Amino acid sequence: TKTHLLSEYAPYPFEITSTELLFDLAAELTTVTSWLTFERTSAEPCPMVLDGEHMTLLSVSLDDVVLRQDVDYQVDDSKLMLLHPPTTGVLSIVTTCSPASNTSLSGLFATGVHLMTQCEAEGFRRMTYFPDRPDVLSVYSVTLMANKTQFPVLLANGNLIEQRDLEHGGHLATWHDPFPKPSYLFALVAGLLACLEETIEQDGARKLLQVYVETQDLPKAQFAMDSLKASIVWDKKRFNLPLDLERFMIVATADFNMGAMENKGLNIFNSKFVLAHQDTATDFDFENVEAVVGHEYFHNWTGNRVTCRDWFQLSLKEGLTVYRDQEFSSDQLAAGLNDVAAASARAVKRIDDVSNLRTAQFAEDAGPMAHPIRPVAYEEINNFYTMTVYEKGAEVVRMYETLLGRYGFRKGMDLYVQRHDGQAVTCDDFRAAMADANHVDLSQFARWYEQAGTPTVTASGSYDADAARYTLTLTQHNPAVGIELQQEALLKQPLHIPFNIGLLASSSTHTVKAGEDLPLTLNDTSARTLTLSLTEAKQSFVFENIPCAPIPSLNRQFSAPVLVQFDYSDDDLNFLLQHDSDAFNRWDAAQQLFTRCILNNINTPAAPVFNDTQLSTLEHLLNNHDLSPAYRAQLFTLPSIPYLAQLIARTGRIDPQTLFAAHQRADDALALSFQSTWRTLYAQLNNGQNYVYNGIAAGERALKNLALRKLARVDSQAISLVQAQYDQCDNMTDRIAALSTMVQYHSASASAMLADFYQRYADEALVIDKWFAVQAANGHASHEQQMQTLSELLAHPAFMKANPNRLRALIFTFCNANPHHFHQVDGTGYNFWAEHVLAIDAKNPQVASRLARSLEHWRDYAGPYCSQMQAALQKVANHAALSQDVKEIVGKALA
Ligand code: BAL
Ligand code: ZN
Repeated sequence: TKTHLLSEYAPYPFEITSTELLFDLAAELTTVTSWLTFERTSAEPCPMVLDGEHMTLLSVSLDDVVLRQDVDYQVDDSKLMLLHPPTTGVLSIVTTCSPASNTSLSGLFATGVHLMTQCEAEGFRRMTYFPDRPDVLSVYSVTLMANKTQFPVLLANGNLIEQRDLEHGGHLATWHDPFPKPSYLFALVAGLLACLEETIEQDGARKLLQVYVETQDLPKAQFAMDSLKASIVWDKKRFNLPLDLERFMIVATADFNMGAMENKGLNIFNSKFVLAHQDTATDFDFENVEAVVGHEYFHNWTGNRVTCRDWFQLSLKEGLTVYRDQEFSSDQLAAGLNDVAAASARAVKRIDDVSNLRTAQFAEDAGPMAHPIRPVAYEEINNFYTMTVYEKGAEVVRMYETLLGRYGFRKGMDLYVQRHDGQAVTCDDFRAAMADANHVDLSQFARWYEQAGTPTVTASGSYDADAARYTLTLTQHNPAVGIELQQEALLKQPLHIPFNIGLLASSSTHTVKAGEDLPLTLNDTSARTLTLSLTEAKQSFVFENIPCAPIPSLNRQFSAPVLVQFDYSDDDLNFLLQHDSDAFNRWDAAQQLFTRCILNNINTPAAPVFNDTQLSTLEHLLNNHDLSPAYRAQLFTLPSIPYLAQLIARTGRIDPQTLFAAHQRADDALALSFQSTWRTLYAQLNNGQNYVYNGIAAGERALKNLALRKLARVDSQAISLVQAQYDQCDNMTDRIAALSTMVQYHSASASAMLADFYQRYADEALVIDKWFAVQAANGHASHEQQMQTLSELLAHPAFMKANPNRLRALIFTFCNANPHHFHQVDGTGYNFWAEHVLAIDAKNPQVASRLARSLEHWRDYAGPYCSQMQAALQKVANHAALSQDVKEIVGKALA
C-alpha cells in the first residue's frame, strides 16, 4: 500500500489546455477516445505520467502518429507513461471499459437502464488515461454517441453544442464546458429519463434549470427544483455569487455511493436527495433534499470555480460548502418569521448540526481515524470524506465568521473568489484571504488545520462580591489522539478559540432579574454575549460591575468545536435550563442534565433517574408554549447512546448493555412522569391538518410523534392511537413514525402493519429502504428474534445487495443504530459485520470501508465485547483480497 503525503506535493509538469473526448456508449462495452492538447510547463524535459486503471488500452498516438509500447510509452495497471513527450502536442488515446460490470460505482457505471459517471475523487482514470488530480484544469469538449431508443438523453458538462441522429438508430450530442475544470468534475449521463424544467432570469440573462428523473418520479421532482431556485437566489444575495452557466442540470440515480456530486453544470444525485413528495418522503427527507441541492449548487463557486490543489485540501471546498449549506438552510427556516421565531428556528438548525458533530465527529476525533481537517497522509482518499473534513471543517469556517463578523467574513469571501477564480488552491490561501481582507493576523488560526482531536476548554470562575468583579479562567487542553499517540515528541500548541460567553444573574438585583444576562464589558466592547479570544493555554478574563455571583453560560451558539468543562452543580444546570437566553445552551443544559442522570443511573439502576426538581423543570418546559414545538422535541430527545458511549470512554470502558438499559430507564422516566402531558400534546398536535412542509409544521409533527412514542412506550392502550395515525395520516412522516413505534413497542401487532406498508410502497425504492431500516433498528425484540428477522430480510426478494441505499438501510442500520443487538457478548453482531464487510468489499470497496468503521472504537469497550470486536476486525484484516479502502480502516483500527 502506498501512503500519500502532503509534504510530497509537486506541481504537474504539463498543462492540458484542452481535452476532447468521444464516448461510444454501450452498457457492456464503451469506447473512449481522447485528444489531449498539452504544453510542458516544467523547465526540463520529463516523461508525462497519466493515471488509468480498470480499463483496456487500445492505442496511443501523438500528433496523429501511432506510438509503440515500451519504445514511446509504458503502461501498467495504474498508469501510462509517455517516455519522451515533446514540449507541445496532441496526445490521443483509445480505451474501452465495461459500465455494466463496474460494481464499484466509481467511473462510468450502469444504474438501472442508464449509464452515469462518478469521478470524485479518482474515478475519471477508470475511463481514460489522464492526469487525474485536482490541480490539472482543462477545457472539455465531449461528444456522446449511443443508441437513441435505449439512451434518448445524452448529457455532459456545460452547454449543448450539437445534437443529431446517426445511422443504425444511433444519435450523438456534443457538449462544451467553457470553464476549465479538473477531471473530478467531469460527468456524463446517458439515459431514459424524464425532465422537469424551468427557466429563470438572473442579471438579465435566461438560465435553463432541469431536473432529470425516471418518468414515474416526475411528481416528486418539484421540491428539488424549488430548492435549486432558492439556492441560486440565496448565493447571489448572501455572497453575490451568480449562476455562471446558461444551463444547470440535476440528475437522480438510484445507485450512488455518496449523497450527490457537484459536477460542473451537471450535478448527479442519489435519488434520496432529489425525490420528495409528502406520500413518500419524511420531513427529514425534505430538509435533506433542500440542504443537498443547496450544497451541490454552492460548490459551483466553492469547489468548482475555485478548486483544491490536492486532496489534502478537501476541506477547503467541503468545510466551506457545508458551512454555506447550513447557513442556507438556517435562512430558509427563518424566512418570513418574526425575530423571536426566526431566532428559535435558527437555534433548532444549529442544535441538529451540533448534535450530529458531537456524536459522529467527536467520536472520529477520539479514535484511530483521527485526523486534522487537512490530513497530512492517506492511503485511500475515499476514506477521507469524513465528518472531520466536512463537519469540523464547517465549524472552522464558522469560527472565521465569529471572529471577523458577518461583514468581515463576506469581505474575506469576496477576496478569496477574486484572487483565486480559476485556480486550484490550498486552505492557507483561504485563511490568507480572510486575514488580508480584514487586516488581521490569523497565523495562529492555522493550527485548526494542523491539529487533530477535540480540544477541551476547562472553565472556572471566581466572584469577588466586595469588588463586584468576576474572573473567568479558561484553560485549553489539546491531547494527542489517534496516530499522534505513537509520536511521543508531539507537542500540540494552543489554538485560537473564539469562545462566546454570557453571565446569568443568579439572583435578582436592582438592575437585573434572576436568570437574566448581565451586561458585560471587555476591551471597550459591551454586550450580553461576548466573544472571548482564547489564544493561550490558560487565560483569565475579568468582568467588572457584576452585582451578584453569576452562573456562566459557556461556548454560546457552540462558537467553537470544543468540549467544555465547568463544575456546574445540578442546581446550576437546572437554572440554565430555565433561564439561559441562548437557545443552544439552554438545550445543552438539558443534554448535560440527561447525561449526568443516565451515567449516574448505570451504577444505581434501582434509583429514580431524575429527582423531583428536575422533573418539575422539565415538565414546565414541555408545557411552555413560548418554545417552538421543534425546539421542545429537541429538548426532550435524550443524548444518543453512541454519544454517551464516547463520554464514558474518556475515563473508562463502555459496557454497552448497562448503558442501553440506563438509557431505556431514562426514556421510561420521561414517558411515565409526563404521561398526561404527552397525551394532551398528542391530542393538540394530532389535529388533522393537511400536510405542508415547512419548519413549523415539521416541528409540530416532530413533537407529536415524540409524544406518540412516549405514550406507546408505557401505555398499551396507545396502540390504538398508533394504528389510527398509521391509517389516517396523509404523509410519510406520520406513517413511518407510527410504523416504527409499532415495531419497537408493540411488536406482536406490528407484522400486519409491516405487511401493509410493504404492499403499499412496493414500487417505491426509497420507501422500501425505510421499511428495511425500521426493522433493522428494532432494539426491543429478543436477540434471537432480531437475528432471525435480519436473516429473513437478507433473503427477502427486495434486498438488492448492489444498491448502496439498501445496504445502508439494512446492514448499516443494524450495525450503527441498533446498539442493543449489535453489541452482544457472544459476538453475533460483530460476526454479522465481518461477513458483510467482506461480501460488500468484493463489489464496492467505498461502501465496504464505510461499514468497516463501525468497529473502530473497539478498544473503548469492556472485556468480552472488546475481544470479540478485535477478533472480528482481525478476521477482516486477514482476508486475502481486501481492498485498499478497507485495509486502511482495519489496519488503523488494529494498529
Ligand atoms: N464532493 C463530493 C460530494 C459533496 O460533498 O458534495
Ligand atoms: Zn461537498
